[in-house]
Amino acid sequence: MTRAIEACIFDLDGVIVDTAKFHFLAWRRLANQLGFDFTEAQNEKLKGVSRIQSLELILQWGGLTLGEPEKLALAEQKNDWYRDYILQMERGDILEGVEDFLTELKSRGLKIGLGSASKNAETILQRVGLMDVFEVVIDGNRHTRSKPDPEVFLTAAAVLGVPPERAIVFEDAEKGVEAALNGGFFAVGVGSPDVLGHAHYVIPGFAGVHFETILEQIGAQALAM
Ligand code: B16
Ligand code: MG
Repeated sequence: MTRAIEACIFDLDGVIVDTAKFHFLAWRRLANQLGFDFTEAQNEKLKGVSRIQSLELILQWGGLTLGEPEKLALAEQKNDWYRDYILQMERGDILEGVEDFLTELKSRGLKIGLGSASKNAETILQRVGLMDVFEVVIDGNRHTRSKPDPEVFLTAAAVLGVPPERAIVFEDAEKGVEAALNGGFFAVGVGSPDVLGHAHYVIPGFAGVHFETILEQIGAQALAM
């Protein structure tokens, strides 16, 4: 039976806005200060991963073992640098095609939610002027279990009152796609099929993408209005 879609839930970093570059710059500055460096390829592994888990991975790459208080101080330092970048963000930082796609969903009566690991999600949404578009925002302050655990998306779906099998999750991270699949959602990867091939469908970005195409590709239909 063809499944009818009632909601779309979006990841933030890498899907709605490109903040990965700011995370990279801030983490790299921290690593350099600690006496080592890491590559953009390694940075890929930090996508969708919480702040403290990201720090733990980076410290591993640098061969450093630190105590909890030092780790917390470093995570805070990185976040201060990261916030200097995001506080400069504006509407023009929304990724190409995203606003048109969100408008199309609204006009079709779809519910729209956000599921992000970031504790800075609300600041970013406010900066780019998208706060009112999302009926629910589940961010890093509102869930505890990291992707690939589906908690963040399941919580968003529950607040929207939509069962996972009637919702599509849009994700740029490998672990994020896994989280969506673990929760029983349709998963649409935003990025490269090399990394996101386990999703039901992969788009390079939202430019020129229509909801109808997504439905066709995942074998679903829109709920009749
Ligand atoms: P913060 P997403 C994630 O956001 C990022 O992809 C990841 O790189 C970052 O470490 C994480 O948020 C935590 O962010 O330090 O702002 O709390 O992709 O789940 O929207
Ligand atoms: Mg992301």
